[in-house]
Amino acid sequence: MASRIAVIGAGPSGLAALRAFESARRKGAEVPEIVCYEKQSNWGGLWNYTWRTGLDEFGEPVHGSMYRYLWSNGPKECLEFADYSFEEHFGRPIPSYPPRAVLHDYIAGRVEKSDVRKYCKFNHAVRDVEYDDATGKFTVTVKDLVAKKRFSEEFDYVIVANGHFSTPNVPYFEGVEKFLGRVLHAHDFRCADEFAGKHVLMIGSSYSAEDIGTQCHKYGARKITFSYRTKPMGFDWPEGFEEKPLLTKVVGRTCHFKDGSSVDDVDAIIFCTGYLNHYPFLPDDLRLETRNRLFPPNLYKGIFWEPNPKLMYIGAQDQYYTFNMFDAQAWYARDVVLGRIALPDRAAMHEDSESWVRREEALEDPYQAIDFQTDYVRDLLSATDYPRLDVDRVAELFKEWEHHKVEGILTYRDRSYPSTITGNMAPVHHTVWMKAMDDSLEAFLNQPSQQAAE
Ligand code: FAD
Ligand code: NA7
Repeated sequence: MASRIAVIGAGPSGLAALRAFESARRKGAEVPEIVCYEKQSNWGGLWNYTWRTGLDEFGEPVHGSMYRYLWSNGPKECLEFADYSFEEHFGRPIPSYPPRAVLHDYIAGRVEKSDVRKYCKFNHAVRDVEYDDATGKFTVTVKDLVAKKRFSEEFDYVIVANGHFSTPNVPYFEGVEKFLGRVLHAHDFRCADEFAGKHVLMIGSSYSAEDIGTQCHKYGARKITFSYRTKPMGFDWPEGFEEKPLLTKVVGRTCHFKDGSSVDDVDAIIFCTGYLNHYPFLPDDLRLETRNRLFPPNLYKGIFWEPNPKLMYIGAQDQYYTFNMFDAQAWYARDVVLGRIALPDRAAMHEDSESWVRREEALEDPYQAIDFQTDYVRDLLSATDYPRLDVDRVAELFKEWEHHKVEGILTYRDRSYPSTITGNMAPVHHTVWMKAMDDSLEAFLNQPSQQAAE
């Protein structure tokens, strides 16, 4: 009997796996039978927007953490698939910072083209994965949410691709339970309009704080206060923003900070405190335990669970690179499954992954972190037939993006970059980001001028 692979999740990581195997199959390889379980009713993962928060219509935890008016927070040229350019999908070059709906359309376009929907079982939530040493097989237990049926199937391999920006990390701050305003985590943030005219406190100093804070400002918030634990974001914030050290306590609507200062009249507190890598369907001996980091420990090549490498993780690390890194991982995982790449023994795998972990721990700034992930992606790409991706050029674009953010946190999305796949420059968007209030695909693509940026 042919071997079988379960893929958990049809977000960009799970879809990368489907695409990788399909690509080999079309080139004549014999590939295992694949079943992709996806708990949502469509693919695209986080890019599949939902207005819901809390529990969904089936009583399942809502996966979505994306919000209305979300525009890519990095240049699309850094995430472009090497086998499916934006130009191929949209028929022409488009600006560098698309809103969510445009990126969802792009992700879906590639997998529609390669006809992998037939491998997906939507509205199917994976509940449990067990491995039997005697048979060498995994038993995957799944709930069909529509039929309300639970069933189990056996697989030879499992690819875990359930994402890790969905289960909120929510610390406690003294007095927050008596705060006289709204308290939420970024996971439940949906619409910035709600905060027009308000003073909003964002706890955290990473992407969510930066993006939700600037977005609330764009849609009319009166004041944004950021509270950092380790270090401020340090952008040259325009009027209406300020950065404070860590929140120590909340009294009424006054928030006190570690340096003894305080702010009054806070209307809402948004916990932009990140997410937990959460794998509730995995037993202790198969479960990755990690914080959000560039190289989680015990994962050979950032993919293979060293105690049992037939269990693979895609997209489990913190991400500069996203879609094309998931592809690089999926192609590598595929080639191990197909027997094209041999894994070393467990000790050698661990030695290798530990060297990456140690290197990550010594990183000093985002530029070094970009180089680190570039080296990681390059290492994976060098072993497979994934189409050529110029990661050195991608790394340069990431570094330009970092500079552009420093030059203007409210204007960096007005920049354009060349595609590393087609070489063509992206056109400038018809409206600067601060004034582009409509985030629909139609509004974005309705580009009066198709002139390439100079
Ligand atoms: P996800 O997209 O999270 O997909 C995981 C899938 O697994 C989901 O469809 C989920 O329903 C499914 N699933 C989960 N549990 C189960 C289960 N038990 N059974 C079955 N299915 C399950 N990246 C960028 O490149 N650019 C950006 O601008 C950007 N912005 C972001 C903004 C926000 C607010 C967040 C949270 C992330 C952002 N990202 C961005 C990063 C994002 O992580 C990646 O782009 C990408 O979505 C990760 O893909 P994934 O498939 O690993 O995970
Ligand atoms: P990140 O990038 O994991 O950042 C989490 C932030 O939360 C970071 O600034 C942390 O501070 C902060 N944090 C975590 N725990 C605490 C506590 N206990 N107190 C105060 N602050 C805390 O998550 P994001 O949500 O910003 O980004 C995740 C993805 O979503 C990303 O891919 C984006 O594209 C969108 P630290 O710096 O560690 O002190």
